[in-house]
This record gives sequence, C-alpha cells and structure tokens, in this order.
Amino acid sequence: MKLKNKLACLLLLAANTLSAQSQETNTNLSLVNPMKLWYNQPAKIWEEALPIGNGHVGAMIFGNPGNEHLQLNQTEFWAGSPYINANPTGGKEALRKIQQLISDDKYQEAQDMAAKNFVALTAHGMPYQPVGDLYLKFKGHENFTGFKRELDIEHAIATTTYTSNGITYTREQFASLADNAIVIRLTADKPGKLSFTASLKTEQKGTVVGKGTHQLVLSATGPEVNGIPGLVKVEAIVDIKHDGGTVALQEKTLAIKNATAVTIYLTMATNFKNYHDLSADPVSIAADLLAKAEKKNYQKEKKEHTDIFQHYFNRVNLNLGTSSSIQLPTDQRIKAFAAGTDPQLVSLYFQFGRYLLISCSQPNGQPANLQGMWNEHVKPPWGSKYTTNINLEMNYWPAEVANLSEMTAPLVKMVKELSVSGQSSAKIMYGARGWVLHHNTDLWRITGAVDGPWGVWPTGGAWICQHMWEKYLFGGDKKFLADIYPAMKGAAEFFLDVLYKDPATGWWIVSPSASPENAHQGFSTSAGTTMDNQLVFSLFNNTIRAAQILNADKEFVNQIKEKLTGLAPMQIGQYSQLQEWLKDWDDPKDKHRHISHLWGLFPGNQISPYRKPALFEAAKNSLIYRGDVSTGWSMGWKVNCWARLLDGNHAYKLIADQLTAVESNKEGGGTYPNLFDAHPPFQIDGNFGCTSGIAEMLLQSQDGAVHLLPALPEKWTDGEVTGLKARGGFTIDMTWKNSKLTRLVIHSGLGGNCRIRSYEQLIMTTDNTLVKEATGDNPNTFYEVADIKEPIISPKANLLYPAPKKIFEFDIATQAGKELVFQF
Ligand code: FUC
Repeated sequence: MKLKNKLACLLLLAANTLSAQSQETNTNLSLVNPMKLWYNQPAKIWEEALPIGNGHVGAMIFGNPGNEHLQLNQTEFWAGSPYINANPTGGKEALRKIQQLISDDKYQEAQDMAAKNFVALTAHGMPYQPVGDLYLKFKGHENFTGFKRELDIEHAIATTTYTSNGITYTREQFASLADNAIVIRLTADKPGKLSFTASLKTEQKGTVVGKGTHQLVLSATGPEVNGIPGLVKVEAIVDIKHDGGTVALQEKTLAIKNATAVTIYLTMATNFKNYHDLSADPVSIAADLLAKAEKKNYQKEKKEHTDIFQHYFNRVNLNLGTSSSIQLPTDQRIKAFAAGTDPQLVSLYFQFGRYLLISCSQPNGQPANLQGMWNEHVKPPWGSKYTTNINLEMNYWPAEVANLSEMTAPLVKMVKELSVSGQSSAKIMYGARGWVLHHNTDLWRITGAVDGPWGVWPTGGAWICQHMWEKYLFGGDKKFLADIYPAMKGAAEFFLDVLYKDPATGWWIVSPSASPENAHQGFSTSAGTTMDNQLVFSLFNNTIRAAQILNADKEFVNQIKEKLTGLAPMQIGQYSQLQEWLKDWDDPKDKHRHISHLWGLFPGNQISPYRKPALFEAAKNSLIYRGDVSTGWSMGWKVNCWARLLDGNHAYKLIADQLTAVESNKEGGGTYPNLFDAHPPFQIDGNFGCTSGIAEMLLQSQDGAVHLLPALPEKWTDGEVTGLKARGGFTIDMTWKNSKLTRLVIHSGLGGNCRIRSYEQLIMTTDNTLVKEATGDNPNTFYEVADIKEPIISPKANLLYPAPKKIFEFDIATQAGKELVFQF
C-alpha cells in the first residue's frame, strides 16, 4: 500500500489529457524523422528495387523513367500441387535402430540410416514462384533530370518523379489493402503529354493476351518439381483507365497516347483454395477483384489503402535521435552508417520491418516466407519457402512486441493446418500420435524431413507453438487460446510418444535429431540437443498452463508433468559455455550461424540474469565464442540475444554489423540498398529479427516483469518510443533524456498487476521506498515464468558469477482500458 501511495505522487497526468499529448509528440516525430527510403537513381538490380504488398499481391518497383519494371508476385502461386512427403520407409523399427546406434556413439551409421529412412523421397519442398513482370515503356524518357524515387513507409506508397523534355512525370504505386489490387497512377504536369506502352511477361508456362481495347491478361501454371505436378493456375489482369488521350491494343501491348493521367489496375488470383484444394476459379476472382477496385476513383482507393495501413503502422513511434544524415539518400546512409552519426537509420530500419510485416502478412493470406512475398526467381534460394528451424519463426518475432498482432493471422492458420497435415508424418515416420513438423514446410504444408540428415529434426512444431502461447501472453485472449489449444496439445502428444530414455543418463530426450544445421564431429545426427530440450520443456510447460487456464485435460496434464520432470537439464561445459549438445562437444572456435542452444535465452525465456545466473553467464560465453559477424539473420538473432544479455552496446554493435552495405550476393551478410537483409542472398528474416532486437533493447517482458530500457546503448542517450507491447496486455510509451527515463505511460489492456523493472540509475528518483529487490515471481499469471532445472556444470568450467546490474521493481495495480502516466 505504501509503495502505491508513493507512486501515486508521481502520477502527473490524468488519462484523458493523454491523447492530446501523444498526438503532439507524433506530429513532431514525423517532422524530424521522415519515414522514407529514397534514391537519386533508378534501381539497376532487384535488391535496389522497392517492395509494395498487401499480403496477397506484391511488386518490386525499379523506377526506371524509360522502362518502368514491376516484378510481380501473388502469394498462392507456388510450384507443385497437394502432396505429403513423409518417407514411407521410416517407421518404428527404423527409429529404434537409429536411436540405438546413436546411444552406441555410432553416428555415421545412424546418420546414413536417418538419411535413407527419414528424409523425403521428393528431396526438397516446392518453391514459391514469380508470376511475371509488367513493363511500361516511355519513348524518349531515357534522358531525364530531377530524378527521385522513394518508398514512403508511413503511407505505404512508392513514388517516382523526374523531368523529361520539360515535362515533370510522377508515378505513384501501391498494393491496396482496401481492395486486393496493385494500383499505379501516372501523371504528367502538362496536359496530353503521357504516352507509353504496357506489356506483361512471364517465365512460367502460359500466355499473355490482349482483351478488348484496354486490358492484358496473363494466364500461367506453376511448374512441376521433383515429380510433383505443377497445378496452380494464376490469372493476372492489367486494366488501363486514362484521362485524355487514347488507348489501343497492338498485339500483346497496350499503347497509351497523349493522356494527361493514367491509372493502371492490376489484379492477380489463383485456383488455390487451401493446401489440399485447387478448385477456385482464378479467372472470375481476378475479374471480380478488378471490378471492385475500379468502382472507386484513384484518390478514394489511395485514401482507403493508407487508412488501413496506418491503422497498424501508426501504433508505434520510435525516435532515437535526429541528424543531418536524413538529407542523404538511403543507399548512401547505409554505406555511412558505420561512422555512427545516423541514429535515424536505426528507427527507419525498425519501421521498415514493421512496414514489411504489414505488407506481406495479412489475414487470409499466406505467412511471410523466406523472402516475405517478394521473389523474382523460378528457382529461388531455398525455394523461398518456410524454413522452420529459425527463419519462419524469426519473421514473426516483431509481431507482438512491435504491436502488429493481427499480422500473425496467417501463421496461426498455418499452425492449425500443420497440426492436421503433420499427423501423417507423425504416424508414418514415428508411429506416434499427435503431429510433427521438421525443418521445412511449403504451400502444401509438408511436414516430413527434407534436404539431408540435418532435416531429421522433429521439433519444428514445438517452436511454432511457442508463438501461439506468446500470442496469448501478449493479448490474453482466452478464445484464441481455446482455438489453438488442440494444436498445442497435438504437438505435446507427439513428444509424449517419441521421447526416448537416454540409457546413459536416464533423461527423456528427442532422438534422432540435430542442433539446427550444425554438426558435432562432422555429423548432423545426434540426440538430446540443448535446443530440443528447451523446446520440449517450453511446449510441455505452455501446454500445461494452457490446459489449466482452459480447465481441460487433467489426465493429459499429469502425463506431460511426469515426462517434464525427466527432461534433460541444460548443461555448462568445459569452456564455461552453455553446451550445444548432450555431450560436451562444443568447439569454442565454432562460428556457426545458428545459435540454437541459445533458444532458451531468445526467443525462449529459460535464461535470465535473476534466476540461475550460471546459465546466463554460460549463454553469454557461448555467444562470445560464436562471434558477431555472420549471415544476415544470424546477426538479427544476436541483436536479440545481446539485448536479453542486457548489453545494449553489444546489441548496437550487431545492428551496425547488420547495417553493413552489401551490393552483390558475393559479399557477406548485411543490408542491400533497398534495406532488404542480405543473408546473402536476400532473406527477409534478418529484417524481422533485427526489428525485434531493437524492440528488445527498449522493452522486455519475458522474465516476470516489464523491464524498461533493459539494453539501452550509450549511443541512444535521448529518445522516445510509443506503443510497444508487453506481455500481460500492456502497451508502453517511454521518453528518456541523458540516458534516464523521464516519462512512462502504461496503457493497460487487461488490468491486473503490472510489475515494472528497471535499473536504478535509469529512473531519476531518490525515493528508496520504490526500490524492491527482484524476486522473479509475479502475481500476474500472464507472464509467470517456468521453473528451470538446476544446470549440470562441468568440473572444468570456470564461472565468475559477475553481479548483475542492480535493478528495482515495483508493482502497479492497473485497470483494463486505463492509462497511467508517470513523469520522473
Ligand atoms: C537454414 C539456414 C540457412 C538459410 C536457410 C533458408 O537452412 O541455415 O542459412 O537461412 O535456412
């Protein structure tokens, strides 16, 4: 009570004065921090082009005055057709033999057998496909001045302007969130000066034909791959609306002459209904979409699109400081970032991650794939599909904390689908109940093992179920929990059936498996890897808690509890590292891009400085051994890990590593001129991973409290963030000056206790009654933390147990729908 009274003294503003204040802040922010990617020249390569998308259709825009190029995608257009890929030669007998071979340390034989009996006969999954390209040719516009192209990520509109022959031309493009169409508006600043031709091309098996006087229609079918027939049909329609002038069809080209303004509508649709049904009619869907979009005039369409986009985008503002660097084009800013004078590039990169998620992951669409939704290749890197041993999950790391929860809708749908399609792999390959997912899936929701023995990793289901549980922790929606619980239960059921009792230790482990894509002594195949132990531990815990909240399955819960207590604990090895494998095989010189054993640090919540500090120290040692510079997504993951290790300067260093300019696929990991992440090649996970990492530096809530500014780097002395989300249904705004928190707003969505944690030096208060030692327990069940087992520590380890930074915590009672404002 005493604490609360003291806190009440700090309460400065009543809730109803708040909205006026935040609005003022927002306006200021957008003035000093324009959310634009811009360039002084057209894109020469795809990685310079600018992405637009609405979760269904998308384009990469090159902005070339003489020959505009929009590379087109539709998220349901993939190779192949419905299939399952569980290797039928697997099964219980092969499984027992492989498990025995691993227990006998016969890894070569075990791996050979796993490859033969468990890897799919179709070898890989099906690749995501490009639909084609729209070209707009403007004769005589090869010579131009005053060129600028930009992507305004606050309005989700791409614009190109230039002057040619004394006329200024403007092109505006967006993938409408209001109607499922790409809309292109071309204008000239003098009447009748707009003349060009429009054509469609495709590398796919198909045709382009003209229709009437002002339409082009592309009809194509996806390719067959590895014996799976290509049966996805796509239809794209281009329709021209013009103010003044004429339009005529010349074979397969539309010729527009002497117009003043032209609006091009482009719709795309497929025959895909769901992962086992291709009975939709792309022709009528594409035509209906077109008719619907064209009912509105351009300005109305644009406004509706922007309004929907901003409903999501405007929830979060981030200001980490301003500098004159914003006067430079984006490609030059990336090159200059290492100089350390452009804090706004970090906020731009953060918001670009949010822009990308809104643009490529929408309800009723497909989840963001390895390239989000933007792919120009018929044979894309790794199939541009879904790699589930890090990449798919990383795409969704920013979704909750960066206030874009709705964007997880396609992931939730995918989990439900996998929980059905994965039953065949569980049964055929393991003779088990429930469902399993290995390290890849595609449009057809395959769940068997692919690629090679490293694909025999059956814990993908446990990982994506973690996202479902986390979604509940952030939003507190019990209906959602009840809806997704059967998928969590099925994932847990699989492990109840397949866990193997390690003869050497007596622990329940996953066998065979791998530590994603790393090898011990030259072998992928192993058992009881740390990541698997952490994943199954979380899945079991979360499923128990979900069942208890829903008052369901008491007997089942008891079964899980029994196995949970027998799972392998985390182990600290001879180099004082968190062991990656069950045995102490780690090589401190290993720089492998995956840091799978640190799953428990991030995205999991099993390693904390305030509970079992030995694990925290060992995780830190492991990360130091692994090094910083790596593939794009690996650096993105490390930003999050250093944030969780509460080292803001090291997290910032990783952001700088990730913002290293990369201009070709022959260079290392970093960032392309269009701010896309370079694995290399382009992979969108690095964008999302780093976006999440920036949020984790400012706010964490996985450890029993809402930790304010947990990993603020020295470079971000002053800043402001509004709208970040914390577990327990809280939305947090913070302002800090001279590295001290000056203002805090807690918006409570669900009510209940909010336990705030921060560093002593961060909050300017001398009121010691506020200081309360962290205990780790929390009355708010939403972010209650699981009881982690004591680690086993090698006698050779030399742990130092440095004292963690001094923190304090205080509890605040909140009311649902109310805001509390503190000024320090
Ligand atoms: C995993 C990673 C690779 C790449 C691929 C798509 O296999 O190990 O680095 O990101 O997924």
